[in-house]
Amino acid sequence: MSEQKERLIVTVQQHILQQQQQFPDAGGVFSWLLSGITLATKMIQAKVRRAGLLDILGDAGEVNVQGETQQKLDIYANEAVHHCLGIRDSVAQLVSEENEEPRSFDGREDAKYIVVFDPLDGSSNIDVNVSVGTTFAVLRRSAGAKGPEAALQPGHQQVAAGYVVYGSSTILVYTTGRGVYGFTLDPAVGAYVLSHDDIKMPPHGDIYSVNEAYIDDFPDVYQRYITGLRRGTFGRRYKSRYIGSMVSDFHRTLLKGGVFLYPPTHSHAEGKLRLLYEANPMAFIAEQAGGKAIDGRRRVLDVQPHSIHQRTPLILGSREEVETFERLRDEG
Ligand code: P6P
Repeated sequence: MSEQKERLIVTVQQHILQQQQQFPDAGGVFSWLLSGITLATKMIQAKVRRAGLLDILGDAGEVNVQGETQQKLDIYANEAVHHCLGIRDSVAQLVSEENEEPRSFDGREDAKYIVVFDPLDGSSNIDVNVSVGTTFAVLRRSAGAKGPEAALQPGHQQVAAGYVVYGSSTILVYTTGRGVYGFTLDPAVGAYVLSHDDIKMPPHGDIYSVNEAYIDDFPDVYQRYITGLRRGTFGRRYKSRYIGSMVSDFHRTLLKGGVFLYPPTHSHAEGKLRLLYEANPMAFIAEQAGGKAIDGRRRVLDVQPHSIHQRTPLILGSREEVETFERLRDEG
């Protein structure tokens, strides 16, 4: 008998059920909700994988709430998430990057959860075959909370968060506050299989990730930080990688360490990334993996949102690289 160790196949559904035990009050509701997200991402990846063959490349001629030209895949992805989660009666409200207002569901007074999501992040890269992703976070709904205020919760109240990166393979990464786990979609069986058990971000890295074309727009401390990384003045040599798709840049940072940042610019004084469904889910995952995530001044997860589509500056990654920024900032 070969000594080859029998690899235990753990699907994301099995893993969610194991995690489920920490939500005794949920009684399977929580895992049923998360299965809606995994189903939607399987539908999305099937389209992303065939984007060049189906008539869903290019823009749909619409502009979304962010003022960004909507790609046809954006619209499909948004509809897929709305459909798969909308039929879960534990969902009280859905907040999407693609929709100005939250979607609430009549007759669901007992529904416990709110899901905030970006159905297809990085969609401007679709036509050039660069990885894109879906991001999501799950919040508890306070009793009787309605309207946009219900979702205006600081990130440390997230019950779960995750993303799917549609890259060379389709990988789902999520946390429920008990560590970070990655699952690779096995197309042969159509199941997400555990491939990254208990992910830990390296304490430091050798990659920094920022759109350096805007460096003259960044506030001074960011310019000094990026210049220091590039010149190796913080005691380590770095290389630069920037895909322009946050989920992909984050996923690499999670696995290899280093830092990803989107500072304030003249055109985006509060940064470009959205707090609720981009920065907060990534910050939750980064911290659960041993990294850090700040908005330049404070922990991202402590920020009290004032609107569902608000933006935030973001610096996240390995503890050492983020703390280097904080030291530079505090030196004045
Ligand atoms: P820029 C994609 O449109 C996105 O929202 C993020 O995925 C990405 O990190 C960022 O914008 C890229 O923005 O200004 O560098 O092109």
